[in-house]
Amino acid sequence: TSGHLRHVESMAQLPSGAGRISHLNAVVLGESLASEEHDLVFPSPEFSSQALLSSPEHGFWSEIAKEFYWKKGWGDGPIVEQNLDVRKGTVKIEWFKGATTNICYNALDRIIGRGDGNKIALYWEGNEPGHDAKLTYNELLEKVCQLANYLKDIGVKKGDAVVIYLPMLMELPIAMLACARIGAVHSVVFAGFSAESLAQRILDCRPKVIITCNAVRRGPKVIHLKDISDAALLECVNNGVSVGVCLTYENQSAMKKEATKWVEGRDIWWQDVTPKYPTTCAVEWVDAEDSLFLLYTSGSTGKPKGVLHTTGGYMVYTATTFKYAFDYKPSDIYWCTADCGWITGHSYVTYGPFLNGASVLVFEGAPNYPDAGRCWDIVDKYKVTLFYTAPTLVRSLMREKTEYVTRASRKSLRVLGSVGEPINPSAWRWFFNVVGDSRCPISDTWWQTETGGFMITPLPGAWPQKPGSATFPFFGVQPVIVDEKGNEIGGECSGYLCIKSSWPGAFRTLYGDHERYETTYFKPFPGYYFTGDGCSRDGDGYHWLTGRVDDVINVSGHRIGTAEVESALVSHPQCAEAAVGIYAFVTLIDGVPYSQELRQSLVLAVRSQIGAFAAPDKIHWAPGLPKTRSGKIMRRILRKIASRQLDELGDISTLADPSVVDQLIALTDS
Ligand code: 6R9
Repeated sequence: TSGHLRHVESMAQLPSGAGRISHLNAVVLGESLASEEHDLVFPSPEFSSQALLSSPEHGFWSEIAKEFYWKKGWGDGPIVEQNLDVRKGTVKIEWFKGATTNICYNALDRIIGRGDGNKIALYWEGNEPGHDAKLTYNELLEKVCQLANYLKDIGVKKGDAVVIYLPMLMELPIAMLACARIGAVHSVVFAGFSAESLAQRILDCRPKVIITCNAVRRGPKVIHLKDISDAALLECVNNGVSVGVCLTYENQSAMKKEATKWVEGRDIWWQDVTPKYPTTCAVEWVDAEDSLFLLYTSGSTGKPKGVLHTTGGYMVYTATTFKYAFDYKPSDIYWCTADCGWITGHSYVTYGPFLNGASVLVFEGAPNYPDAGRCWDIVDKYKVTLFYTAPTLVRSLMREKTEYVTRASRKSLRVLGSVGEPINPSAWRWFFNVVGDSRCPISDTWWQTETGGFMITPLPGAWPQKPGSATFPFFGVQPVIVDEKGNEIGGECSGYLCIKSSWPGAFRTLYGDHERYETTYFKPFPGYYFTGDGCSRDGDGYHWLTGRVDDVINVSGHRIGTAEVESALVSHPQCAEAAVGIYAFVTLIDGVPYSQELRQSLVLAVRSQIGAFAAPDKIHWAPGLPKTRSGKIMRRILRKIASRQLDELGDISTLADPSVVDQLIALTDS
């Protein structure tokens, strides 16, 4: 329960302005971790229920939830029902169950109702400089309603899935909000995914409609999304699943209507239908626990997991985390570089910011087009105040000349944010000193698709930062670090990061596979949610995330399962086995010779089955792979060989055939 003490401490700072939490508190927080667990004395429920500030279970989140519109309230009962302990039965998490609301209503109608209808909701910056657009909250609501009415008209109902395969056009958040308005469950598929990945997701959630566009420009390239959708839909038909409608947005700057391949009876132009529908649309009131969206994410086995988020808790959580972690003010201009195809684009391009009535910038293009200064030019053009991005982007722009940054003034910037991977201290310092002119705090937000919102994050005005540390848990979040046996460890330590109690934004299940949900997340350390990440905590109580401890890897900030890349490689007719880092060790069918062409066609297999971002940078020919006697590949050894740390190979005597190690070393630069 040390986590409980910690969040009570941090919550106590919330309403009085976080600015006063001092270094002292950070030290106190650190010490509390080491305190005797059994010395904690909790307030009685009677006291908590009447207190100004109480624990998340009692009232804390219900106070915050009152800022939103609920058609029907949650009554006097507990606001959360949870069991995270597999030993006690089925894992279950429910927040505000029985209450009804609508997240689109809260994100648009409620904001308009309070007088912000003419405020800009969306700024859109196209791939080409000078190509832009914007929408006020009023206009955004009208567009959302027109699409919602069309979807209803073709028979999309509450609970139906809708797959969205769109790039960063304004139509992407519009489509998400339109689904939410009518209670349909959206599943956005990142527009960098291949036809096969798209088909796999369609086959799993069986949507009535897929929403796409004909093509998009990213940097100098044109990507033909409609062709990819066609291929995916064909693959689905071959597997017995047909999607009735392919609603296609004509993205004129990338491709003309006339050039687009068309399937009569199935394909519909977005621009042909939506203008005909009314600009108002009645809201579908849904239970707080009704599904909002599915988002597929990579796991450590081949099949992606359909992470399911519900409505009420997710709404309250994304809005609140956005507000505090970015110190959001109504005058802010917010830009998150993430694509809506990832969770960051769900929680912190679309829902969190709109629920706060923020002005959000959406960028269609690539950060290095037409040159490496594009991001900073955009910051100046829109006077961006909050800039949220990923370490991979920071690192890639850091390699370029400083003049690309300094030619822009960047004086509007107030808070910077980072997500997706640990940000190494040198990248942190460059981001802080060069981009932010040593003036803007960095919110290094640790969280996951599964968590829905920030879990460990700085409150930028509150406590001192340490470059590379995500600092402390958000209000009500109870992270614990456990050892291999699942024992909580206190004080300065490192181990596996788990969460002890639920939070409103938590995912509720894996779509169609509650058993896999329990096995993956709740069985490894019974009693806890297991994050899959390693973490250490320093003497001041700061958290340092050390990366995945399972077989999920991070490529350019995108989360991808090693198994997905492996199965793409192995599907190649001449490949017998593969293990991926994304430095790939590849074993060929006996007798097949190594060649440059084969190397290229293997890379192509990954590009076409998953997407270009997952293509291995290096293929290392492997006559054999280091395996245990039970056949498990020892990736630890592969990592050492890949990074040339040959004197740190460790114990290789448990290998079924230790001689493969020497063979692999000999082929290092083949
Ligand atoms: C939001 C998102 C989740 C995994 C997570 C961890 C890594 C994310 C991080 C971070 C260190 C941060 N991660 N943010 N590691 N510091 N600030 O990225 O979700 O795509 O599901 O990835 O990303 O390893 O477990 P998702």
